[in-house]
Amino acid sequence: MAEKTVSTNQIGLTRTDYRGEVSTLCPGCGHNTISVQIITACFEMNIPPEKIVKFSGIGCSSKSPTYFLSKSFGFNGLHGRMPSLALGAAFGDRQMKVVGVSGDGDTASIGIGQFKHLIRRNLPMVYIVENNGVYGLTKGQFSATAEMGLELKHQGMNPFMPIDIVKEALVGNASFVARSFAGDPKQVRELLKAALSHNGTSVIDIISPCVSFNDREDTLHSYQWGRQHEAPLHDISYVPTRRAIILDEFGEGSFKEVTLHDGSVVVLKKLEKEYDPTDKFQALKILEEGERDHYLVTGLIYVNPDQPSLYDFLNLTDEPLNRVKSDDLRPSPESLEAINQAMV
Ligand SMILES: Cc1ncc(C[n+]2csc(CCOP(=O)(O)OP(=O)(O)O)c2C)c(N)n1
Ligand code: SF4
Ligand SMILES: [Mg+2]
Repeated sequence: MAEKTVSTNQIGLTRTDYRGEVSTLCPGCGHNTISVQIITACFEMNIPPEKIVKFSGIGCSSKSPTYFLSKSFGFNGLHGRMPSLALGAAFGDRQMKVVGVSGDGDTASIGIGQFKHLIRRNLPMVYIVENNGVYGLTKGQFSATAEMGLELKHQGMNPFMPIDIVKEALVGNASFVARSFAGDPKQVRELLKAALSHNGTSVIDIISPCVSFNDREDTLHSYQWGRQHEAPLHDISYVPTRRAIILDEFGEGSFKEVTLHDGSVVVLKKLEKEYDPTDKFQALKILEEGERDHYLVTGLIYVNPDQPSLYDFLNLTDEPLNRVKSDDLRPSPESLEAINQAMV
């Protein structure tokens, strides 16, 4: 293993090794901030880029995997169909880390069915929704997460109730549900790290303002509204191993720890009130309260580190299926005969 220096991580890579192409998104777009945090999280977690495979659908958000992790594998699929692509690929090689990037249109409008079935199956992957309340790529039509009554130039007024991605994930029995805000990069980064360590689908709904079509200060997906109304549930820090936890480093206050599948730990420092992210009832209640009282609840909203993943449900071999030798895949004539005889 290469010596750790100031500019390289524990596997000898620099931050530049995790970068992608130069972004062609609008300057100030929330999606760009999220790409930067994905780069930082993977660099700091010492993940080899070639161990990651990126998936996306269609939208400005879905273009963004081009702007991080150039050395990783990736596939830009069809609108709303990222989950089935990711599932197929992950099945082929369970040792890859799967990172999916979607938009609110891609997930909550056209892709809601695929989204719900993915989380129900609990495929190990990070599922990021870059949520701006509009279809940015096609010039700002309302998406299914736009608030009722939102008025936008050229669009008129949105008459429909919104879909809340976090609530959909929770009622769909997701095992990891978080919400963040592109204006809070540290929280985005720490949530991404925890999500990358979770054994199941990790949904992170990130309010990611579209500065071209939906950034008026009174609208719920704008920078201004987010900054003024964000109410983090806790100060969150990801720690790679339990041994590394020195609570003194995190300052005064009370803490809650959640140990993830790979032994890493999420340390949650209490802010306003006690919050237990393993309590689904409390999770639903806090979301309803946020909606009623007009604040943006962010943080690790719910996690169940012990919920079986798709690989566990199906008892998938540890050996990735794309590397199982054909002799092991193909039953011998004797074993086929034994099966046939058993059915006589
Ligand atoms: C099957 C299909 N229907 C419609 C479109 C047109 N279309 C392209 S992107 C998009 C919406 C993207 O919105 P979102 O997922 O929120 O991404 P954003 O651009 O806001 O990041 C739509 C409707 C398409 N490409 N394919
Ligand atoms: S149109 Fe909106 S979502 Fe698309 S790149 Fe520009 S700011 Fe971002
Ligand atoms: Mg959008």
